[in-house]
Amino acid sequence: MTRQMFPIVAICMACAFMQVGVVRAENGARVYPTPKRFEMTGGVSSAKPRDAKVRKVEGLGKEDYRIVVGKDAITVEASAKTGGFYAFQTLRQLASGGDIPCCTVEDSPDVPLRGVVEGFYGRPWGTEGRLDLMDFMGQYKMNCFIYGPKDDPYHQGKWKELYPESMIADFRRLLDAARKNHVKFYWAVHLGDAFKDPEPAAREAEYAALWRKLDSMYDVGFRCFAVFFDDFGNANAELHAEISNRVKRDFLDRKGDCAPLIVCPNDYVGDDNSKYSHVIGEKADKDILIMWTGMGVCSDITADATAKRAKALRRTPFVWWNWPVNDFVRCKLPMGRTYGVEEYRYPGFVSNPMENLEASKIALFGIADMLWNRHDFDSIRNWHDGIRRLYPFAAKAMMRFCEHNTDPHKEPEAMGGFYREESERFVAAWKAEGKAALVRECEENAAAAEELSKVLPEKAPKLWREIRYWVAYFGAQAREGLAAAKGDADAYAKAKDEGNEIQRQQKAYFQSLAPEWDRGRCMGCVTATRHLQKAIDDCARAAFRGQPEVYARYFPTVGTSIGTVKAVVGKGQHFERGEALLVMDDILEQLTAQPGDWIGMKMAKNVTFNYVWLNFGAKDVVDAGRVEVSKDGGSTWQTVALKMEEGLIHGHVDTEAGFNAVRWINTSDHQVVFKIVRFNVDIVK
Ligand code: 14T
Repeated sequence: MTRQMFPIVAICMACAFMQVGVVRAENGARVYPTPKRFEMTGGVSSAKPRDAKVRKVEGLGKEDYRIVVGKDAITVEASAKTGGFYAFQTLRQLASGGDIPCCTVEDSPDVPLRGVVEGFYGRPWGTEGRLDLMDFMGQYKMNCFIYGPKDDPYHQGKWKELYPESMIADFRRLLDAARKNHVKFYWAVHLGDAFKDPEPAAREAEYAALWRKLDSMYDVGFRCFAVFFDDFGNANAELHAEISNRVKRDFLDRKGDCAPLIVCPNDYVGDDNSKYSHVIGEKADKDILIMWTGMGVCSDITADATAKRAKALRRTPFVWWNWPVNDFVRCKLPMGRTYGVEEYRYPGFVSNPMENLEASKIALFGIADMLWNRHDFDSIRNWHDGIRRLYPFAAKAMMRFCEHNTDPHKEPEAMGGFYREESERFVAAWKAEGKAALVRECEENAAAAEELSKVLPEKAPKLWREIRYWVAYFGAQAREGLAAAKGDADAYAKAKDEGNEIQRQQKAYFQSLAPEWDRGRCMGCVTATRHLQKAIDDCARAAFRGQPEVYARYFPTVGTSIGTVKAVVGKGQHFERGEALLVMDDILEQLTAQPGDWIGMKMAKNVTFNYVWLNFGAKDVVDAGRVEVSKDGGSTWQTVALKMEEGLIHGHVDTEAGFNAVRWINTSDHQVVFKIVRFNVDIVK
């Protein structure tokens, strides 16, 4: 074993230590991510992290390290700079409570590539945000960042164009920050829409454009590259394998100093049932890492599903975990605990976060821990400690806010998101005690919102900028709950109006920042939707049903079912705001439509919609008819072009057109027997 001093690391470590303010953790010596072996040997050391003697040793992985903290000396062993850097991160945390406790640490990561993919739709993070993230990742031993924001045109869409000088300068700063934090900074190109023309000459022209772009990024300093095919273009596995192989062989291998290629395929969901994944798995070079999001776009990551996908892909998938991303529910902030990933030897695992970077850090703190040391990962403890560590000045109030803001699930289910525990403590109390529990919860929530709005603007300005509307709404919602529980109509109306006004402001703020195409995406912030809001609404319905002026104002009817299909005619079911769904018990049963029969929804006065989702779950039903919309409540109808997939018709309709009725009509010449899995529209607020 060669043992030699490693002075550069020691110097870097000392510099890094001086730059960063001490994070005083309430829990003293706890280190995150949790080290593999950590043993207190008694007493405290007089040595400081900067006094650490670093020895280079053989036989450890590049990221592994050992630390011995004695009474008056600290020794670190590592085989490479990254191990030394990580040892220092550990020492820094140990020193955060003052003196370092005497101890020994032996540590190494589980997952080789751990980190973040900036892969969401919406406003990209920007350079300052990413620079800050590089430090966060270094601190919590994440080593892989993949740059692929859907709304960077030079990544997706206009990928052939080279970046302007200003962005190149930003990339240089980012690469520098990444290097300092031992983060591999991947640049991803999105080729979903490319290589469409099968003509050999056209193909070669595309490749030429690709080499030119990749070369320009290589010259900026990138050595890590990824290729994405998700969400756009055809699921042509042969083509995608060919492109991936050529990027590897004709570009990366020739350069000779690049990291293994990461590919996000077009079909990135599911088990081994996908033909695409078998083809790309067989054809793509074995050294290429292929991404996968689990059994759903947003889902738990089970060992069983991983093993199946691995069989299809002929390699273990690289996980792209769509948590805590909220691009499909901009109105929510998923800030709950990290759970639902089973143990598996992944080659890599990245989280796709929210466009709200600060608010994503609670999840990232959990993911970093889970990926480093799966065996000792304790989801709840991590969540509590993460909140305490990141927001020590308002930990209790933040905890309360977070436990009510976790669930990115969007109803209807098929629209994405996945169920995350929310308001768990309240749910149990509500079941046991009813109203009393609601009152208690809302009192505490109102106090927490008030405290956060006092403390955060000064102590955590970046977080505050992201979550301030949600915090305000959380307070208004609490007052709404208190008023509903008391049956106080005036106070209820006041809190409701306040909440609506906050939503209006949040929406306006969002729209002022969002790219054009994205503006319609925000419905205004909401909090605690999964359980607490439902309890509040239950109380309010019971209290105000006899007061039409309150009831109609806050529980307005948005639509009524209409049609000629038996079970719908005469039903005239009313849909209240927030539940604009045509999913009635009756029509969960089998229905029959003769030629010309139809089934639909008519909106109430001044209510319009911009999205239709109709799931029959059966292709033959979809083929037998079409969706039509009306501007005059169903007197005249026009057809509308929607996407037709297996058993499903869905898509946007013109927001400005003012449509106020929608129907599905049997246009075939035969009787159709069908079930409606789900039929809903998105109401324009
Ligand atoms: F590449 C993938 F692994 C992936 O997840 N792609 C996108 C991603 O950019 C986005 O942030 C994420 C969450 O919305 O899901 C994927 O995008 C979708 C997925 C859908 F099922 C966009 C629309 C969908 F209907």
